[in-house]
Amino acid sequence: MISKKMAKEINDQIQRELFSEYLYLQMAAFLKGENFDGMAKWMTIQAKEEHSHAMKFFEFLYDRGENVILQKIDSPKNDFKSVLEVFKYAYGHELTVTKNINNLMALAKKENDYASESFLKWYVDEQVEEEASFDKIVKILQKIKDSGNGLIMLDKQLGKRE
Ligand code: OFO
Repeated sequence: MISKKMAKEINDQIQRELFSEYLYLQMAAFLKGENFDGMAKWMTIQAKEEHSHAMKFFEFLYDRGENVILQKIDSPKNDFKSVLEVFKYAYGHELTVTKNINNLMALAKKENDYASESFLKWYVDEQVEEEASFDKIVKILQKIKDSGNGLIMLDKQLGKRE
């Protein structure tokens, strides 16, 4: 059993993870449209990861005797002007998700909900990786600036993600 408040917050987080999936899929579409197929592949894999994040919460709620109530997912931003803007926006998005996960962890601690705390630990660690991977790409893009060769090399590199 978990509290109704925790169940509500986890349902909200499922919506946010699915929104992340939607956002990254939109970014993949933009990158594909710009002929950066490697970056589009990287972002599509990222979108799939977000789906799996949502599904882990989904299963957890049932394991704890609560129901999933799916919510509306808004349209993500789609008017990107550059590859750098895409990755900067994604990095900013991940900082927000980290705050969401930290809030969930704070609630679990406040409620002495040790099972949720243990479960959420995975997400706390995952957010460190999520922030780092976007931040790294932003920093590379800032170095590359408008170099066509640099962008092509990065595209090739990111296309290796499995
Ligand atoms: Fe689910 O970590 Fe990104 O948003």
